[in-house]
Amino acid sequence: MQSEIRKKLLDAFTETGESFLSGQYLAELIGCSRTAVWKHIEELRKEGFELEAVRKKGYRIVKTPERITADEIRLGLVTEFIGKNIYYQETVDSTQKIANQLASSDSPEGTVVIAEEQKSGKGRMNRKWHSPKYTGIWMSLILRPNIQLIKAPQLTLLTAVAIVQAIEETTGIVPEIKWPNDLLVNGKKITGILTELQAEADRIHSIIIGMGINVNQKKEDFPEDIQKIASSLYIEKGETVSRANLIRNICKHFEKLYIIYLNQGFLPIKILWESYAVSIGRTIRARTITNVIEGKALGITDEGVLKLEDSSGTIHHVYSADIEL
Ligand code: BTX
Repeated sequence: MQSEIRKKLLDAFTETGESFLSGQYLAELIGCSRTAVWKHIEELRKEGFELEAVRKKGYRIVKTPERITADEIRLGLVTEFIGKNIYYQETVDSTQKIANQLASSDSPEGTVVIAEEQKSGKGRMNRKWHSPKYTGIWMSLILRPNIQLIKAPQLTLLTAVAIVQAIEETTGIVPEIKWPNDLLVNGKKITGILTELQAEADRIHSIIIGMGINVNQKKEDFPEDIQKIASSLYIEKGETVSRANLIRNICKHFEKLYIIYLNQGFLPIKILWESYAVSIGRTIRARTITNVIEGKALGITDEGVLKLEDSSGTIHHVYSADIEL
């Protein structure tokens, strides 16, 4: 179906809510015959929409598909460049892999890659990210900022703030941020962020930000070992959350913060980040590749590096670690 027709139909159904729209009305709206309307309705059904058809009343949507379509995301997207270019696939190894390829072939800044399922979703340090079908948001975003290499981790922190704000707007839940890249609700992980770079010398060619957000998983959808540490928005809220809506809100909040960041630097983002951070002021354990440091988390530097003060008063700068609270 042409995307304008689909948009017109979906907009009309959205506006009327639970009321029926007659075939005649829809035919006039999209400028075609009633038989053609029926064909478009059948196409929507094939895409997973459940439509009720009642004689003399017309049609209404009873259930939207579990899938997210690129069109559904575009509908109501209010950004200038983030999410304007959407690559959507049902099943992929990893959206990071595809985004890396797209970034190498000059895809514009703001391009997003979204999949319903990842067979080899990646976490940090070659860990796996569990990404079952139709439940979460598995998305990678391509950025091309003109910043120094050393500043790239700031974008992980900016992303965390954008996702917190988007989740708050969409569900009312305000997750906490655990440095550097986890979002927690009631102490359980609902989001992970993976930032990868394409760079040469000190010039960044592109930054690929991977976001894994547990949206509609039920407890039993997680493997046993992850069940203990993970949660989803559905589990926390007790109702299904629209992934398309959440994606749109992420794009919106990300773009707003990213423009602030490019114009004013990291400070405004840092202040926001610290307001959502769970670990600041607490004694935590940072497990780096080489050692374990225990101390009080003082905050982050202007580069986004974690500052930890150990019991002897020495301040450590932690660039990459797993944090135990
Ligand atoms: P991380 O290394 O901080 O977290 C990975 C760890 O989190 C795993 O070892 C496991 O213990 C736990 N885990 C795995 N899956 C889940 C899950 N669904 N929910 C909660 N905990 C889990 C975090 O890495 C970065 C994850 C980024 C994922 C996105 S999805 C889109 C993009 N594509 C891709 O391949 N990765 C990114």
